[in-house]
Amino acid sequence: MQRSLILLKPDCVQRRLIGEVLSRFEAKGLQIIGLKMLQVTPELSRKHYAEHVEKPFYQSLEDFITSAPVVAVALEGLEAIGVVREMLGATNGLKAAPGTLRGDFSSSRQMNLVHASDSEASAERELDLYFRSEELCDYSLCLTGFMRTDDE
Ligand code: FUP
Repeated sequence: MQRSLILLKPDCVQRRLIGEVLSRFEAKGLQIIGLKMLQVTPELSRKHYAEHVEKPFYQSLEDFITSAPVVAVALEGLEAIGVVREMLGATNGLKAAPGTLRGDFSSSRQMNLVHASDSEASAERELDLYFRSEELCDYSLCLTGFMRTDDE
């Protein structure tokens, strides 16, 4: 079982695609264990995108991610980190395969709707940035028995 931090970015919120994106994760069988809307500050942006802070595109990325609220989602599921990244598609919406979230809804490299953790180490770090441990809910879904077998 893995956990991943997902951000529905300002373009997703402004384009009123929150429900569409969340429903894809739910339909896939991923479990929402944390959910909140917040405004990313420049300070949080620098922590979130620490690996990009020195890059030429960083200021534009910060301006974008702080331009409107985002929705932070903590997802749990089998191989959740890889599964969600596959559901997002390539970073650039123009290159993302049809059927993926970015492939279906984005035509931009920056306004690509959704962020998702890319490894267990980033998931741990990013979940810590957006959620306190008591904000993550540990509960069972009654449908789980119809989504996968016990030994999967
Ligand atoms: P991803 O892991 O798919 O979110 O992509 P990256 O970590 O490579 O990039 C982080 C964010 O920077 C992406 F959402 C896109 C954005 N970006 C730009 O805005 N301009 C660039 O030139 C490259 C990336």
